[in-house]
Amino acid sequence: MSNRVPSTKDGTASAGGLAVALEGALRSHGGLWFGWSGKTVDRAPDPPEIVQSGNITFAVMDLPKRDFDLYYGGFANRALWPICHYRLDLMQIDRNHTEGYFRVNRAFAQALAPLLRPDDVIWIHDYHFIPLAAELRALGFRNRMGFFLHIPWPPSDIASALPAYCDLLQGLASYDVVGFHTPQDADNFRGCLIREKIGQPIEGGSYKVGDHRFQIGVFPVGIDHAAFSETARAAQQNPLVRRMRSSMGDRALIIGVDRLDYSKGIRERIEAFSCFIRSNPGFRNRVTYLQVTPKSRSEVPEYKRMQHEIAEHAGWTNGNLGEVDWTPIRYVNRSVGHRALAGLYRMARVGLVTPLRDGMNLVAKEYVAAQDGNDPGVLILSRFAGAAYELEEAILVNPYDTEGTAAAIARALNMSLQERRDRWSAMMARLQANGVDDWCRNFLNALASDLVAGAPAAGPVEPGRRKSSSRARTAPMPG
Ligand code: GDG
Repeated sequence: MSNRVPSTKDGTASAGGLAVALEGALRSHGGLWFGWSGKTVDRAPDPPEIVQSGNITFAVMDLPKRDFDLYYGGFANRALWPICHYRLDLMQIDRNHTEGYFRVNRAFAQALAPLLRPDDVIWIHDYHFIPLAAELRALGFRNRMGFFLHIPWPPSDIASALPAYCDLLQGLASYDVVGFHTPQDADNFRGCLIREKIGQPIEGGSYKVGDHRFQIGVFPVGIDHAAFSETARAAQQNPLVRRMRSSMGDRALIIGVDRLDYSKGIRERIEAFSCFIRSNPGFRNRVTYLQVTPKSRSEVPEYKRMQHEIAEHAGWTNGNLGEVDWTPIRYVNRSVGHRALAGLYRMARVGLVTPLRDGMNLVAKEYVAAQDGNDPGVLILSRFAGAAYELEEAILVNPYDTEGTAAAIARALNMSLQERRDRWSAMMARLQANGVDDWCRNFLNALASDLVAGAPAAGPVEPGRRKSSSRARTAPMPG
């Protein structure tokens, strides 16, 4: 279950590592993918639309416009997202938003209930659906339920600023497995449970709340590195990549790729690039910084404001630093195609990935996978991205430290071929050791594990009533 479900029309997952990985896991075992249709309506929504594609059943439901605004634009994106990214200053507390979030989760649980079978293993994704297991349990379902949080989980002093904090913790404690990207996020979550005296730690790192046992795990998400490497290699012939190369002359390319979001540190990055040019005048007219930033969540006012601010900042920096024959920053406020993106990563001497806070950051991994191992570029990575736990051989920076990040850019551009190769090989080995399939398998193995059997394997009190017989039974993934 995820908020957005890939297009059900042709039955294929949209591009994007996660959708492809989840689709792969579902295709090999059969299953149901449930979530929001992406559509809002002005009336009570119809029952979920169900589309069968091979052994995957896609089921999506519309949401009333007002509910969507409260649940998604309100609580999820104006309270949970900022607080999980340590931005108390941007958090908006509104009882209607909170109430809408819990109500929509109840509606999702009610719509999912008739589709569930007693032996279904349920994997729920992301911050939109924290209370979903509790809602399903309240309907009598005892299935194995796992939750994976794709964004960070903050320390208790920050998380507890949210009035619904304890309800969220109780909601998470209703799962059998709660997964995070990094040990730090898992530790923060444990700290919250301890502080609020929710449950007791038991053997094997599990927790017990009443009769229910659950496990907290660390499952860093990976990418399909082999496919990405191949796409990047082949993309050298892509027309956009070729046009970009010829427009660059012999300048070095620095690339940044982020959804437009305050957590990504784009403004701070532009500042660091500007500082780099001012303190390294020898690089004037010898580098181009390409920032690809598709718009996101434009319906949320902070995002709309930021769209203007960053565009203005990039323009202002170009005005100050540029020359008639040199535009230092190329700022693109829209999405580029998957292949072209892979080719641009490969062309870039430096991947500048400097979020102020990020659950993982797949761009960092994609940049590494896209490189030519004989002549790889250098990854500059924020210490506050989850990816920094695995990609230690990147140049790790503090994105708040403008001069430090500027110095890292200079160091990357001056790095010897041998050092670039050594760093890249170590990072690539890590990507290979933990691909996206490993992530899926590890999580589902933990969810299937008897060690964490928190609930009897009995069916729901209210039995599953799905009629369709075409969907294969969802079995635990083999080890
Ligand atoms: C959340 C968490 C966590 C971006 N621009 C274009 C484009 N992209 C693709 C990238 C990458 C994806 O979007 C972005 O993934 P990230 O992981 O970097 O960031 P979030 O969207 O914030 O994702 C994050 C992730 O969930 C997974 O758990 O890592 O921490 O915040 O795949 O390539 N793709 C194309 N054109 C673009 O212009 N084709």
